[in-house]
Amino acid sequence: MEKKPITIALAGNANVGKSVIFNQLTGGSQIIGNWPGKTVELAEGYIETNQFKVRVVDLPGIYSLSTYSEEEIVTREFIIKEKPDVVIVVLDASQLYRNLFFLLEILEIGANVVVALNQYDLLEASGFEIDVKKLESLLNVKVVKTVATKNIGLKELFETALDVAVSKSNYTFPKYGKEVENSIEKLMENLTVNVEGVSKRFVAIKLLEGDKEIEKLVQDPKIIELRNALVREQEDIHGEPIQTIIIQERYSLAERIIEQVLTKKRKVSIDISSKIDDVLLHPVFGFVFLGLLLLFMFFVVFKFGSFFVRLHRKPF
Ligand SMILES: Nc1nc2c(ncn2[C@@H]2O[C@H](COP(=O)(O)OP(=O)(O)OP(=O)(O)O)[C@@H](O)[C@H]2O)c(=O)[nH]1
Ligand SMILES: [Mg+2]
Repeated sequence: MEKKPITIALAGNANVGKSVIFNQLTGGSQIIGNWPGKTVELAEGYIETNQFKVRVVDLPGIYSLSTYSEEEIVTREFIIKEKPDVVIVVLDASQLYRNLFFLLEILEIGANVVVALNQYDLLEASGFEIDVKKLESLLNVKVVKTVATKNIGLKELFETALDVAVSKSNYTFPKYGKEVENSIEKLMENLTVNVEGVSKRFVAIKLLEGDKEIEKLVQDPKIIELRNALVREQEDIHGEPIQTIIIQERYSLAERIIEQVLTKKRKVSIDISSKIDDVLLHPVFGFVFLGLLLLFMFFVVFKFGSFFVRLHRKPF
């Protein structure tokens, strides 16, 4: 039986562990190629399972999906044109704020995403933990904790990616602030063209951000006019350029998510000492303990004191 071909792309910020995951999954055998017209290198490897022939592509590390650098263009074009069945977005769990910002952008595209919460060992070492179930429900995607360098969680990550690849569903994006959401919605309602490979939401947001590539693809003067009006309205309300407003929206959404999923682990020793503090520093019991302590000291001083006095008086 022919095996079904599946493409998995690894995307994320620089230094999050994409290449370690790639090497662990593919066993290190890779083909290095260039994206047409660009000097950026892409590593590609294959894994065969009983059912699938899986192509894994290691995309360059980037911080946003704009088109300012070759790396950003390659990642964006790869996701839009090659339409990988799944994009594994690799996050550095110990740098959640910056990493979530990028994840939100990838999610906007409408790509089929699985999140690898990598470098989880570093997060734990700093005394924190992440509520994975909560994160999954806030983002509407599957999340797997991984420690790539120790091959922890990678089997589950790969299996989850295959599951998601064959059961694609419509994605619901978490919401930004009300005013920006209204502008996005208005643009989405009035969009007449479908831009191949991306969600309407992504087109609307990129139009608001003034993305020239998307503008070229939309080519509808009415939409551009509506966009200009909406941008003016937003800039009047916020007093900032629209690009800044949208970046702030992404960061504040990332912040709201982090508040709900990231917690400091309570250490037992801290727990016990803080309980003792609670009693000793209590406004009433605190004084009772102080009294008992003074009584005890009084007792010790007089009992031992008289013992030494007697000892001193003893004739030799
Ligand atoms: N502690 C720890 N270190 C890790 C983990 N995963 C990767 N690293 C380390 O993180 C560093 C970066 O890993 P890479 O795989 O090269 O990162 P990358 O995402 O491919 O980076 P770019 O190619 O620059 O985008 C390396 O030093 C890895 O050994 C992990 O789970 N835990
Ligand atoms: Mg790499």
